[in-house]
Amino acid sequence: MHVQAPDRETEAHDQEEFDDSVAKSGRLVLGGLAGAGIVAALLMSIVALNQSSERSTVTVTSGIVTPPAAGSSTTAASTAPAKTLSLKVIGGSKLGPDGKKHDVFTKTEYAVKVGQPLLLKIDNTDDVEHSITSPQVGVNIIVKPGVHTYQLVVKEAGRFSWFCVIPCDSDANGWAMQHAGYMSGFITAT
Ligand SMILES: [Cu+2]
Repeated sequence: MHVQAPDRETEAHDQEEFDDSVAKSGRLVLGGLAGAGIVAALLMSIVALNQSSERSTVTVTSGIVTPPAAGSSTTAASTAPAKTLSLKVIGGSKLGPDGKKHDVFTKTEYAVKVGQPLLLKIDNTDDVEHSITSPQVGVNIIVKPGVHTYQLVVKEAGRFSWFCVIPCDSDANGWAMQHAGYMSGFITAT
């Protein structure tokens, strides 16, 4: 009895250790799977984002605002006509805190009603494209040189930052692209 007791304890201890390691490796596998799930979810959201920006690019890059589709004409008729905001894109024009002149959108704060289009009549006086891009809300308006009208629609309430994704402000290493009031700003949807 006295001899066997410690043996059983050892066995029990070994069994505990075994259970522990199984549990640990189980967790490890589960952790790995969760990691893979996160990666898959990320990939899917990137794909979704790409698809949504492609969709909005198709709608807005024509520069022509098309009337709503037949199915939605009843609702469109009952809402107020879309507001138009006029602004310009001017290269190397606004003095920054660094003493350099930067590329700008002359208005960078856009107030919209959720789901209602705001028309942006933009005179891009620069000879290259710029953009109003807010991945969070699927907005990607490519602003071509010249005067064109684009449609900004945001489907959820909030304050969202946007920025120009087309490399610009090259005299200042793209500084304007990350600074609100230059090639970046905010969309406020209420
Ligand atoms: Cu730009």
